[in-house]
Amino acid sequence: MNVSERFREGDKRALARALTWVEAGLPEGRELLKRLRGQGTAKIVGLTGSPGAGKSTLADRLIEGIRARGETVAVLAVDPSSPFTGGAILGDRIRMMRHHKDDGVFIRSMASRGALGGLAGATVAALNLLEAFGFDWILIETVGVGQSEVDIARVADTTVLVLTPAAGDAVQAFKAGVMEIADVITINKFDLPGGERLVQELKATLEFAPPRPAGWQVPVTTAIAAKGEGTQALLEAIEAHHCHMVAHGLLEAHRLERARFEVVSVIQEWGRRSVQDDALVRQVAEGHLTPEEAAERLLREALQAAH
Ligand SMILES: Nc1nc2c(ncn2[C@@H]2O[C@H](COP(=O)(O)OP(=O)(O)OP(=O)(O)O)[C@@H](O)[C@H]2O)c(=O)[nH]1
Ligand SMILES: [Mg+2]
Repeated sequence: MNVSERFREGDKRALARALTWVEAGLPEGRELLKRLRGQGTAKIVGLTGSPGAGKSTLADRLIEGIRARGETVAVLAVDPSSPFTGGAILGDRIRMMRHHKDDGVFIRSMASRGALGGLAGATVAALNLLEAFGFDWILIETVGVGQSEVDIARVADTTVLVLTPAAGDAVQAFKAGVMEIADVITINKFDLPGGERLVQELKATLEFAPPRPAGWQVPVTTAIAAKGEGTQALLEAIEAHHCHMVAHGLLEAHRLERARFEVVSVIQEWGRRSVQDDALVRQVAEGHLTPEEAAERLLREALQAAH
């Protein structure tokens, strides 16, 4: 049996192989995705927040909670290869390793920027594969420190912003623009001082935040992930958001948004790669070509190369 057939039969090794394909931007990955797209009904949850906020620890606890209900879950840890997260992949792996033998759990780190569409494109492709594989839940862990990470967080149906009482955490989230895309906020490390104050501050801030789709009120939950406290409340908040999306027909719009994101990622990556052509850029600098003419020429070349 080939990988595609084994994938359909639910072989996790075939899934792992397919993920390697999309990560490396190989045509085999694109071929497989083409046939599997649009299948699956996973609840896609993004966990984002500053480095060390406890996203992996929370993911580990969510796996527990989801499995306790007999549902299946995949975790995609996106490592933007930033200096903050050095060694984090190993940490993720060690902590979550206890779930590895569980057939209803799949854990994977994405670190490649090499794929078509860059890291963001590769992440969405991986997401599509995990969805087609038939998981009930997909958790994506991203560090919400840069634009590309915020972009990745956007592709989730429900984005959970993980904050801690640590000074500056919330300010940082505001700056990164991640506060506006948070559907649920959880304050982890509630065992540390300052938690209650942060809850009050956030609630006050949220009152003045722009209205969310169909009147969604962003809940603020608290957790001590290290001890497994607050997981249930977080799961319930995520499900409440999911129900809200279903009830108001927002899920479909979200799928569309994800596809739009994918298309834009590919175009951006084509652009990014081809603009490395210095000779052409020089012609623009010297006024022999307009930026539009150069862009048109580059995209045309990229299109030819893609076929
Ligand atoms: N005090 C306290 N520490 C916690 C809690 N949850 C997690 N930690 C610790 O915080 C550290 C970082 O946790 P991670 O789960 O790796 O955080 P992360 O957000 O995934 O980190 P990166 O992936 O590196 O961005 C670890 O040492 C955890 O044990 C908590 O509720 N309270
Ligand atoms: Mg982590």
